[in-house]
Amino acid sequence: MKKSTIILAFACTLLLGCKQTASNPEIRINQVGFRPLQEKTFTIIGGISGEYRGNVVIVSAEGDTVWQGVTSETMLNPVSGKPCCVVDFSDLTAEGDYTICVNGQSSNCQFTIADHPYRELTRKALRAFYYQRASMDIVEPFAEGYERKAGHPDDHVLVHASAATAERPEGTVISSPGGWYDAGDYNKYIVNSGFTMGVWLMAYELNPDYYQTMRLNIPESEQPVPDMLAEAMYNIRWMLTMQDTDGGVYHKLTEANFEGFIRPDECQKTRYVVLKTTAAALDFAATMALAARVYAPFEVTYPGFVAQATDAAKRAYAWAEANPEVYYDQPKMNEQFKPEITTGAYDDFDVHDEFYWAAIELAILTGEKAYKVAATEHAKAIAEANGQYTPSVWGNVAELGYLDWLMHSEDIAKNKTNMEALLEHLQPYINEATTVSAFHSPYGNREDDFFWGCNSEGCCWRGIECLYAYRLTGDEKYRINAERCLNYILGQNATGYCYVTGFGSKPVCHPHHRLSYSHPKGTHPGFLAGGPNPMRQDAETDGVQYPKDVPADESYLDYQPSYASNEVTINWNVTLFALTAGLDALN
Ligand code: G3I
Ligand code: 9MR
Repeated sequence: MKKSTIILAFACTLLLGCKQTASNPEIRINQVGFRPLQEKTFTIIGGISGEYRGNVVIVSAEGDTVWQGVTSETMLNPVSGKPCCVVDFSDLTAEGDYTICVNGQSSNCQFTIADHPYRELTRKALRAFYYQRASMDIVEPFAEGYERKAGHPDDHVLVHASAATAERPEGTVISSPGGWYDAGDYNKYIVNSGFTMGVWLMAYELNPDYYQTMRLNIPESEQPVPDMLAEAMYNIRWMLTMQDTDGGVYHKLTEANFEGFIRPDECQKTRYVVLKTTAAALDFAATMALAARVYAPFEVTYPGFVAQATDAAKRAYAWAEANPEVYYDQPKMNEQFKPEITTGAYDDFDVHDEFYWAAIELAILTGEKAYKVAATEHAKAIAEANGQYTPSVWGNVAELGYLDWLMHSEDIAKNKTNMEALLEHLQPYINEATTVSAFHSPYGNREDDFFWGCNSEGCCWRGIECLYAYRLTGDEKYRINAERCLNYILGQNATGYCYVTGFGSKPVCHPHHRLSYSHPKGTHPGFLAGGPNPMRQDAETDGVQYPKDVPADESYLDYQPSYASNEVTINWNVTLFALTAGLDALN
C-alpha cells in the first residue's frame, strides 16, 4: 500500500475517530481522476440513514480535512432496487490525492484531481490498437513491455467456396496481410472494421489539433502524420486488400473455427476470405470515402492513396447497388458451402443504414448529386422502418451518416431535423442523471442499457452523442453529461470496476483476449471490457458461472472465458478514446 494511502487512512482515523472496520462503506467513484473544475460526485452503496447524512469527510494526502458535507437522500437504484445515495463534492477543486471518510469510517477509497486526468488513458486506449496488429512483430521500444512475434502473415489466404468467382475460384490464394485483430479473437471482419474506422476518422475531424500532439510511440511516429492516423492506416491498407476484382468486398478473413488461447505466432489454422456481402461493401465504401477526405492533406506520406480510396469506394458502392440484398447468414452459408465457418458473424439483414452512410460519405467527398439523392431515399426508408432515433453500432450506422452530414453540411439549418432528433433523443437520459440515477449518470438507469458490449455501445456512445450535442449547441449540460458517462466507465457504477485494463483501484484483470492470455506479461493495458450483459450468452461455457439473481447492471464477470461480458474489441476501444480524447481536448 502506498505510503500516502497509509497516511490518509491513519489521518481519517485520527481526525474523525474513523474506525477501520471490515464493513467499510462501499463507494463508487471515477477511479482515474477529475478535472479541477469538473462536476464531482460519488455514490455510497447501501445509502446512509438520516443521522449520519452530514458525516462525509474528504482528507488530503497531507492529512488535512479539506471537505465536509452531506449526502443526498437515500434512493433506490432503478435497475437493481438497491439503496444508495450520492455525494456532490464539486466545490473541491485543488489538484491532489484524497481519501473519503463516511460515518467516521475510512473508506479506503482514494481519488485524484489533476489537470488532464484522461490524457494517459487516451494514449493507452489508442496504443491498444498497435498491440492488435496482425502480421507484424510487436517490438521495443514500441511494445512498452508487451513485445511478441508476428502471427497470421495472411499472405496465403484461401478464397472460400462462398466467395468463389470465375476469376477467383474456390481455393484461389490471395494475400490479405495486416489490419487489426477484431477483438479477443484473431479474425478480421470488414463490417466491424468499417464501423471502427468511421468513428475513428470522425473523432479525428472533431479535434485534429489534439491528435496532432498525441504521440503514441508506434513505428510510424516519425512520419509527418498524426500518430492516430498512421495507426488507422495500418488497418485501412488491410481493408483495401479485401476488395475483389469486381468491386465486391469479402465479409471477413477468418479461420474456420476459433483458435485456441495461444500466441499469434503459434497459430497454424488455414485462413479464408468468405462471402462478399452488401453490408461489407457499403461499410467499406463509407470508410474509403471518409479516408480519402481525411488523408488528403497527407498525400506526401501516402502518395496515390486518395485516388485509390476514392476509386475503391465508388466500385464497392456500385457493387452494392448491383447486389443490394446479399446478407451474411452463417448457418445458411454453412448449409451450402464447406468448410463450415463458426467464427463471429456481424450479421445484418437491413442495409438501408449502410447505404445511407456510404452515400453520405461519397456525397461529401465527391459532391455528386446521385449520392445525395440516394442518401435521401435511404433516410426515408430508415425513418419509416425505425421511426425513432437509433444510436450507432456496428449493425446500425445511420447515425454516423447523420452526424457526419451535420458536421459537413454548409447549412446546419438544413439538417435541423437531424440535430433536433439528436437532442430529443438525449434529453430523457440527461433528465434521469439527476432524478433517478444511482450513479449520477445519463446511462445505466434502465434494464435495457445492459447487453453485450454495452460499456461501449451504451455508455461511451451516449457520451460521444453528448459531445456532438455540445459541439453543435455549446450548451454546457452536454459536456457535463459526457463526463458523467465517463465517470460510469471509470468506476461510478454498480460493480465498482474501472472497466479499462490497467487503470483504477479495481481494474479489469482477466479480459477475454487471446493476446493477453498468451503473453508472459498478461493483460495488456488500455482495453475497454464489454460490460454487464444479463443475456449471458456465455453462461455454462468454459466454467462461466454468473451469481444467482444478479441484477442486470452487475451481470459481469472479470473472468477470461466470459466473452459475453469481458471481451475487448476494436469497435469498443474506438468509442473509449473518442470519448476520453473528446473530453480531454475540451480541457
Ligand atoms: O441491441 C440489442 C438491445 O437493444 C437489446 O436490448 C439487447 C438484449 O436483447 O440485445 C442487443 O443486441 C445485442 C448486440 O450484440 C448489441 O450489439 C445482441 O443481443 C447480441 O447477440 C450481440 O452480440 C454480438 C456478438 O458478437 C454475438 O453476435 C456483439 O454485438 C458483437 O460485438 C460480438 O462480436 C464478436 C465477434 O463476432 C467476434 N469477435 C469478438 C466480438 C466481440 O465479442
Ligand atoms: O473467443 C470467441 C470470442 O471472440 C467470440 O466473441 C465468442 C462468441 O462468438 O466466441 C468465443 O469463442 C468461444 C466459442 O464461441 C465457444 N467455445 C469457446 C470459445 C472461446 O471462449
